[in-house]
Amino acid sequence: MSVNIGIIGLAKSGKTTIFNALTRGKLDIESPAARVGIAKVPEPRLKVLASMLQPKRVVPAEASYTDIGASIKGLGKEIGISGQLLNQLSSVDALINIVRAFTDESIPHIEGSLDVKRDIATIDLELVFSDLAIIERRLERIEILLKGAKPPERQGLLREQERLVKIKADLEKDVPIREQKLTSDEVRTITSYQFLTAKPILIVVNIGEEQLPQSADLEKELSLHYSRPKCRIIALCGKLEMELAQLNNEAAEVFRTEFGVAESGFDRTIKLSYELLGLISFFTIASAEVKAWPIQRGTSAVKAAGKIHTDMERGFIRAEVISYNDLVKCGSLSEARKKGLLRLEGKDYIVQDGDVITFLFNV
Ligand SMILES: Nc1nc2c(ncn2[C@@H]2O[C@H](COP(=O)(O)OP(=O)(O)OP(=O)(O)O)[C@@H](O)[C@H]2O)c(=O)[nH]1
Ligand SMILES: [Mg+2]
Repeated sequence: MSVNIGIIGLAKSGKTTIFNALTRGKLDIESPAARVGIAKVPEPRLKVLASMLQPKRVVPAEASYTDIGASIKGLGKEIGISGQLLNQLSSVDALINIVRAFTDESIPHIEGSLDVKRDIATIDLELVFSDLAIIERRLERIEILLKGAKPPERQGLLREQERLVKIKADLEKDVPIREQKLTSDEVRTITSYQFLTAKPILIVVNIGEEQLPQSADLEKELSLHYSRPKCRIIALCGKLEMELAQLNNEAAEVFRTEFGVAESGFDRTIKLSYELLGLISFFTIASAEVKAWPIQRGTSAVKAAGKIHTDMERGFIRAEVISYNDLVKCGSLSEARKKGLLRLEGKDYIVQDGDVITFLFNV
């Protein structure tokens, strides 16, 4: 299963525009419902491998993006974000907050004026409210459960209560869970709540075309404030990105150069959301197919095999591994084999970014 990233933001900030750019979709921007689209993860190394090995198929990794149609502003106030919306948000692995910076007289800003920092704070606060509402409900429930609980159960409830009270106190000081210092044990026990402020977040500042020349400076300035644990910020022009996404790569490149946009905003958004999630890529070359696979950094070879097929995990014998750089230097797997650069690794080998792997297994 690929990762799922939820696109949120204030009304008319450019969520659907950027969703379309990422998924090369043509969603009607007026459509209110949440929509899901797939983005192919840009991976330049895949291109190099393909030109070297001439496979029949090249399969990039995919990420799915959900355009959360409704604005989440205000929904968190008293009762927490409404049920269906909260379910949708809770299930994503990471969030992208689209913040409006483009000027357009014909599209009134819902707050009456442009203010990037205010809008970032507004969304942060909504997420905090939502988590606080969940914690308060759970704490009430724990109180009730404690009344009839037997000793072992009681202990578990008390521990949970203690943790939630601690997290709540920090949330009340506007510290999102992703910035709170929690032990890995604490993190494990709260995972099931799917707290919104625990999710990695990428802030995308949606600038107008006329601001493109200043985008690098703007990004640098904002990064000073917002580069925090599991939080990154970038500036891009959603409208331009959406238009470029409809073109073929060569044509898009020509326009990019014209606008002085060095790297595609589309590429950067996907790459950064990947990084925030702690994902790396490994590659497989088999049956005329070169394929990129996303995995969590720190994943063992046997678990990586399981991403491809459960049989491969169950019947795992060994992994034949070569780094991308070594393979490119050799020019082919057979040449690498001759040079002794293919390593045999066992179950517990930690897969590295760019590893090219052949799994040996029996079924
Ligand atoms: N000038 C300019 N207009 C933009 C840009 N990005 C989006 N827009 C326009 O802003 C309006 C809102 O964009 P959407 O993508 O629909 O924004 P949204 O956040 O999905 O809006 P809602 O779903 O209604 O909350 C549209 O008319 C877009 O064409 C941009 O970078 N520059
Ligand atoms: Mg929209």
